[in-house]
Amino acid sequence: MPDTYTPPKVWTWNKDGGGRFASINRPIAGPTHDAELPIGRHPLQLYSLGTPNGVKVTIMLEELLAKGHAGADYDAWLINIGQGDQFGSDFVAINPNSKIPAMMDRSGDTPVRLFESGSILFYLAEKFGEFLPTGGAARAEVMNWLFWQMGSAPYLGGGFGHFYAYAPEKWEYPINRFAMEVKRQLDVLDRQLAERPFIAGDAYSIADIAIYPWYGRTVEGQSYGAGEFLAVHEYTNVQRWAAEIASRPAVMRGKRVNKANPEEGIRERHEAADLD
Ligand SMILES: N[C@@H](CCC(=O)N[C@@H](CS)C(=O)NCC(=O)O)C(=O)O
Repeated sequence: MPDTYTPPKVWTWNKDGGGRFASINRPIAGPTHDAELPIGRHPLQLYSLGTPNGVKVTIMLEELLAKGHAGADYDAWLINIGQGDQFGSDFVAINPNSKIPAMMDRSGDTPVRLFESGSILFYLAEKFGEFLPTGGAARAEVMNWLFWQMGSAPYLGGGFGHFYAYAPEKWEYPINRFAMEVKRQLDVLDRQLAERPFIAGDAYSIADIAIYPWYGRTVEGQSYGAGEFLAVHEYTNVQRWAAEIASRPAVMRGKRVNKANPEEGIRERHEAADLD
C-alpha cells in the first residue's frame, strides 16, 4: 500500500475506503439525524458503550458506589457506534465530537454536559473527593498519568489496533511502526510499576482507572488478539498490576456495563441489582 499510493493535490472522501469502520467514519462533524436520548431517574446519565474508553467511566462510578457515594448512582444507556447513534442530535449536543463516553450531570440547577473520558474521570473525582489527591506532587502525578493515557492510547487503538486487526489488508509498515510504539509504552508502564504499586504511586487513582482498560487489557491478551504478537508476558510488573486491578469488585462490575453482547454483560444499567 504505502509505495503504490500517490496522494492527489486535494484529498477527497472515498466512501468505500474499506476497513471495519468505513461505514461510520466521515470527514465532517455534526449530527446526521434527529434522535432523542432517554433520561432515567438518577442525576447521572451516561450514554456510552462498553469499550475501553466507555468502561473507564463505569468502573469509576462502580468504585464510587462501592465507597458509599449514593450520589454516584447512574443510568447507563447503550450508544451503538456501529449503527451511528453517536451522530444523533441529542448525543451531539452533549458531545460535539461524536464519541462515547458522554454524560450529563443533572444533580444541580443547571445540567452539566461531560465528554472525553479523562474529563469525566476528573469531574467525578473532584465531585466526590475520591481517587485524586487534593494537592501537591501527588495530585500532579495522577494528572500526569491521566493525560499520558489520553495521549498514548490512540497509538494503541487507532494506530496498532486499527492496522493489526481492522484494516482491510495487513501492511508491514504501519503495523511495525505502531507495534514498536505500543511496546515502548508498555515498557514505560513496566518501569513505573517496578517501583510503585499503582501507576501514580502508593494509592489507586483515576490514573489506574484510565490506564487499565487499555494497557491492562492488552497484557491480559484481550486487545486485538495480539497478546502473543506483542509478547505481553514480558511486562511482568504491568501483569502484576493488571491482575490486582482486575480483581477489584467494582472493576468487575464496571466492565460488564453497556455491552451489546449478552455474554459479556448488560446493555443498560439503571439499578445496582442489574449487575448483581
Ligand atoms: N479521547 C476520547 C476517545 C473516545 C473514543 O474514541 N470513543 C470511540 C469508542 S472507544 C467512539 O465513540 N467512536 C465512534 C466514532 O469514532 O464514530 C475519550 O477518551 O473519551
